[in-house]
Amino acid sequence: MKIAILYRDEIGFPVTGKHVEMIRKVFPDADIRKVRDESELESEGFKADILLCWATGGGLCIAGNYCRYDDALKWVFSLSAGVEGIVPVLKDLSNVCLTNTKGIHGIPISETVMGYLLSTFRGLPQVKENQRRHRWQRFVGEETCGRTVSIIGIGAIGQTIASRCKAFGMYVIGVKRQVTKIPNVDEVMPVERLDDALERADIVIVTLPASAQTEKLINADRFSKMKRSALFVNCGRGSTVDTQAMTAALAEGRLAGAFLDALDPEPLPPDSPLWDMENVVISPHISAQSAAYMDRAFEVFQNQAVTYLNDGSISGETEVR
Ligand code: OXD
Repeated sequence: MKIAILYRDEIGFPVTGKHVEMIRKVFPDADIRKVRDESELESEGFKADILLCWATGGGLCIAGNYCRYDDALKWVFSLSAGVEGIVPVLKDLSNVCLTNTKGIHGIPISETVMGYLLSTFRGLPQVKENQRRHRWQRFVGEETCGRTVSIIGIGAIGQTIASRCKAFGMYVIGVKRQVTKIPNVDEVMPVERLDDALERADIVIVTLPASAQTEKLINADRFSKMKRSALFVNCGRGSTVDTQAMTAALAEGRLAGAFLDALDPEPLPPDSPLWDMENVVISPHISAQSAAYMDRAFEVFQNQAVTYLNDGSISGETEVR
């Protein structure tokens, strides 16, 4: 068994000896190569059966050429939730399965989103600003309790956010393609009722993946459906939102504020008006980042690998963030 790991330290997710050992626990005799650049594998003539790599878009799909070269490849394990960068490559390689780190993003992303909501409703930026000015100024904060939150594209990440929102007393609406019962979600709506979910929401949270179906799904018309008092959060993919329409809605006061961890394009250009908006928080696509990320990612791989060894099947659907 040959296993290749393509890593990128600069994005803050190092692959350490501990992670290689986690693979070895399942595949004790495997020939494991860890490289920064896919061309290193090609020049060594290393053809892996399994490849672990970043497979998301925005410059982080780092294995496209290698996948085409490696005719022994059976399984690509994406270290990211998003796989939009590698899907077009694998379309032509029908013998290669793709899985991802589904399930590990919910905790850090939901903590980030709750941090934004609680801080905004309770006025913490104002508290800090007053402190900076040595000003003892009391004011009446708002509460998240009793608010309606609509989570658009509710998958594993959205469900973790829903559980946190529920714990704070919010009414939770989830929008997804197939309506099923979801714990901590008061109403699940099909995409056909997206406008309804947007109209009712005090908080709109987008956790959609990038795909042809979701491209600019949240457009000018959709922003016009949202309450002027609504807060807008995108912690899915930037491509799902029409940036120009969102910028106009925020600039014209047709939305109360936004937390944007996913933007189109990324990085956000320095001259974007969004940078200077008081009611906008720009987060450079870091809401999933956490010191626990890689340990969890390799644990997911271990679990999928055990199934692979047991019955040859490659399990774990890909949820595309
Ligand atoms: C991902 C992410 O893992 O966006 O795809 O964080």
